[in-house]
Amino acid sequence: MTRRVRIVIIGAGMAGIAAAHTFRQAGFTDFTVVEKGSDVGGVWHWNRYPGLTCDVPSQIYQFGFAPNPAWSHLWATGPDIQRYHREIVDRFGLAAHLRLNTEITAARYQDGSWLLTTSGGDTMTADFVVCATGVLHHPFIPDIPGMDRFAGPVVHTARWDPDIQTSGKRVAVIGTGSTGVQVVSALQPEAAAVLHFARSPQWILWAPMWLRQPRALTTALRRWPALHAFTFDRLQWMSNILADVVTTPSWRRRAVQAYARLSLRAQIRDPHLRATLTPDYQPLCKRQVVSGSYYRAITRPNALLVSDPITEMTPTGVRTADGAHHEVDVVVLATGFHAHNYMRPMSIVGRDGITLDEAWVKGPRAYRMTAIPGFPNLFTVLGPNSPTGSIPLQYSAETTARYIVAWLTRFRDGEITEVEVTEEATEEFNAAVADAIGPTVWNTGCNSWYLTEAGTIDLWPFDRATLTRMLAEPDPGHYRVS
Ligand code: N01
Repeated sequence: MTRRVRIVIIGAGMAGIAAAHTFRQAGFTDFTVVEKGSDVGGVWHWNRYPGLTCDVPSQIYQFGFAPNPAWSHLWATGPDIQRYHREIVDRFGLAAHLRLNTEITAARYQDGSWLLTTSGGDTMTADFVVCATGVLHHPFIPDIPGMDRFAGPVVHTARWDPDIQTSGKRVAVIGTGSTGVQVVSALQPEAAAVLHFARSPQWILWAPMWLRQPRALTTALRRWPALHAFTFDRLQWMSNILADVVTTPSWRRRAVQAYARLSLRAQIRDPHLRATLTPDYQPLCKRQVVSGSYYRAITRPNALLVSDPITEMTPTGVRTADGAHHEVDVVVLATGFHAHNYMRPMSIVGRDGITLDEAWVKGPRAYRMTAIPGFPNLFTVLGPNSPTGSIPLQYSAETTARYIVAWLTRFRDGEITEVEVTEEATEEFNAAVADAIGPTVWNTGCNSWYLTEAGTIDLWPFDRATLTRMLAEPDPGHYRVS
């Protein structure tokens, strides 16, 4: 006799879509994907800033179960990726499971099931909760004195307002991560002036991100799915090279770092500007920025790099530590995210009344990215340690979802009613992570969103084979089941 399994997936971004499709394929159909936004896609729904482009090649940045032969560009634009997500949701019959515009605010484990509450006061009951709530979701708004007095619009890139006029205006862009670099490149041609406030410059690898996917390639991938599968597989395999570069000090890492230095040297001739744009840490230490247009944009007559720290905003502009006042009409905050919130600020209460905030008082922590001691029948997809910097996130999400299916199956077959990872297994995993982080490039002395408040590095420091092995099937010794 099999049992019904009621599942709630929180989040309809890439991780939620991967989980929903994987569960359905495995025969689990009693699931709801709850999404607070008005559309699927996660970051690709929330981020709509000008110039939004994925800096991972499109033929890798896609689901294994839905290879797309027809990307318009070798590096897809944000709108293209968002269309791809919508199309998958329709094509794989996931739309009927979606509940959009619905925010889960609380989840409590009681009497063997999860009771979830929405912001509208509705409740839902689930045997399993899968949190696919994303990583780079909550915008970080810096506390700049006087920001509320600025007379023009102030917009965070992750909550872009399409009504904001930037063409013909003087635009301040604050932040030099992947986002800031893309926004500056996109706004510079039309703006009256772009002032890039670069408190800490970043290394920028040059890549021709404007290239279209050749027609012949699209035709071949369409006509021969086996060729497409082979290409996808090879590209995935090649990501091992990147994993090796970031995790192991070697000539391969030094070669990529030399390329980053060359990208700067070859494109910025002015020694003063080059010095200002040179970071004081090793290339690859932060999430690597990739762009084929930024250095060109920042050397245009209407662009200005401002490296002095911002001290305040006034009604008409931005003042920096050297006393200069920069008059601007619009301020764009490309200032990143609270990258370690995961499913917070949802109030999650597990076994014996323990809250997620209590469990994570020293920072987010999970077993193999997916299970948390104290929280039975709850899993995360792209949870703590899941940002990889090298392994495609779709691969991690799909592999994690298949791992969760193993527990759903045992529940359905009546073998278990409750599953919870042990504290010991979680400790052991986190100790292995801490060891493996040691020789990584992320640990070479820079301040990045990878660092938690506790000073740990919240990334996956192993290669793809290790990820695949760790999530191949659950180790019963690592769980308490009843
Ligand atoms: O954010 P970030 P992001 N005054 O955290 C600065 C992904 N992504 O949105 O370094 C002045 O990297 C801060 O300065 P500092 C990708 O994983 C992917 O750019 O703290 N500056 C920093 O420069 C990426 O890594 C794509 O000194 C202030 C910046 O804000 C991640 O998103 C595209 C400041 C924040 O940089 C995050 O990137 C875009 C202040 N008061 C993003 N406060 C793809 O293509 C903060 N900063 C896939």
